[in-house]
Amino acid sequence: LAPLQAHSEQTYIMVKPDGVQRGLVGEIISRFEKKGFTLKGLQMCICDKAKAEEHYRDLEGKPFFPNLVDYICSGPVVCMVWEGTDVVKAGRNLIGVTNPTDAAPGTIRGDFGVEVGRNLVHGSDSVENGEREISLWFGGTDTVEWEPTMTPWIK
Ligand code: FUP
Repeated sequence: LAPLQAHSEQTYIMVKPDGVQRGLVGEIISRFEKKGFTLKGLQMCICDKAKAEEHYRDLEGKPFFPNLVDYICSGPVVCMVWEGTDVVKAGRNLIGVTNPTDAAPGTIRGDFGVEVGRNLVHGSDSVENGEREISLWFGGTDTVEWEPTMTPWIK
């Protein structure tokens, strides 16, 4: 076989409060697993205002910014680090475009969302922002180093 054209990178994916409360955590994790990505970090928290403002600092000044911060802080979120080839771009393709009304069926937002201010899930928009978001949410210490192996777990 020709060698894989793999160039692995990481992205920060977060199930937002509506995704958690609507019971979509498993569905969202499953889509990333089935695509072939590897889960490297997973934790749940209730975000405080300062962290939400830092996470979305590029959007400060937008008219929807205060509502966005309130939304992210309104309940528990599930924070994840996913790793794999082109996972930043591919992850955003799995999620779909920002407004769920415009998101294609088959994407997470396209299948489950109806409103831009309740769009279920976040995904980093660049490798650099992914690194920034992973260090913001995971502090660099809570991710796990492992690789899927060929261990025959079942026969
Ligand atoms: P995305 O990268 O798809 O999450 O989109 P953005 O970074 O542009 O926006 C971040 C969040 O702001 C969105 F997930 C939802 C919210 N938003 C609004 O509420 N209204 C808008 O018009 C645009 C974004």
